Amino acid sequence: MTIVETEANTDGARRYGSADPERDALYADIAQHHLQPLWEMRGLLTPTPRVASLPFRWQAEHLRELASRSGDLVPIDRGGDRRVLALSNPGLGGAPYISSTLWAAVQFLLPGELAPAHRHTPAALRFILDGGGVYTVLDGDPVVMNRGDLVLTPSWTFHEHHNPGNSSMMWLDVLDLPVVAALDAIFFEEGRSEEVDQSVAPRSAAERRYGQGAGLAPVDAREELPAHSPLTVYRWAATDAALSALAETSTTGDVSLRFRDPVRDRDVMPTLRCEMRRVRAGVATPTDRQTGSRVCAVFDGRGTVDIDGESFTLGSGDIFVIPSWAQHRLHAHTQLDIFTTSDAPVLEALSLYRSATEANT
Ligand code: GTQ
Ligand code: FE2
Repeated sequence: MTIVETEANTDGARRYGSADPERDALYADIAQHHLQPLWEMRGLLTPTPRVASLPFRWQAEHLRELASRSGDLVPIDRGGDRRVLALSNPGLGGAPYISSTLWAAVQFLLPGELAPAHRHTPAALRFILDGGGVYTVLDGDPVVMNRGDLVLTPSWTFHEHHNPGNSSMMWLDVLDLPVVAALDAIFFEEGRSEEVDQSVAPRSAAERRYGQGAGLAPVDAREELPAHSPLTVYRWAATDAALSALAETSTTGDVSLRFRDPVRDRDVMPTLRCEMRRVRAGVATPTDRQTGSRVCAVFDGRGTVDIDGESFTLGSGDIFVIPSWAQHRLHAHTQLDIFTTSDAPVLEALSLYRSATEANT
């Protein structure tokens, strides 16, 4: 496609050019009226997705060091609100997004610090790779976060993070922010932070109500259900026990669990799917691909991941991104536990989800 620089370009109109003077004049007038000729466009309807995001892996060591230095140098206050380093995909031209649809970041909170209350339409989740003791207040319900826990911050719920302990804490945040931004549906407002309560219960109200265990739900649940899972935290002890039990039954040594709404047949939030995978030492998984992007965090273990022909070593605390339709495969050197979140519920809701698996020889 040839684009000719003309005055039309200065007000944002794209001007197509032609070697034929009459056509070229037509294209100039077309641009003047903020129109564009489809017949000159290339790369609009591609046979398979044309994906800007690149496969990439961020190493734990660098994330920890840079987050901790930010802790030394950058205070948290209104305006800043969060000490957060966004993982920026090198294929997205400097956008603070890990993929075209997902925001991922590490957040760092020093002892005694408070990240003040607010809410926003993008939905968020936290996965705790290390440490613990920080609690998040979700619409008034304090939720303590510890290693391996998954904590939801659904769309439009107030949240604030407190660190009442003696050690700093870092965790992974993932938000559907680019999706909500693309839909021009971002709203944000500040809230009133609650007083620091040193006696936060080990179990949130949500857990006491909806986290009783597999197959058990309160009978009056239907009256009050929100658009997201009413269980807003999934504890590592339960996840680990379920993975171990599932692995005992597996012939492949590659098992995955999906985090689910405990009372309805759905993902934890309307836009985000969460899964935990355990691959036995020595196992290489089949090669998979699917539409939609994935953020993966190595909870424990060592191995490698191949994504569209590129190989990355993996260690505990590393975070990597699998762009839409990229082929990916894991090799576990030790037992490998990997947390994954994706935009799959969005693609499924729109009938755009596709997947393919190739067994390896
Ligand atoms: O913890 O509230 O990584 O609002 C990005 C935006 C975290 C949060 C992020 C946020 C938060
Ligand atoms: Fe937030």
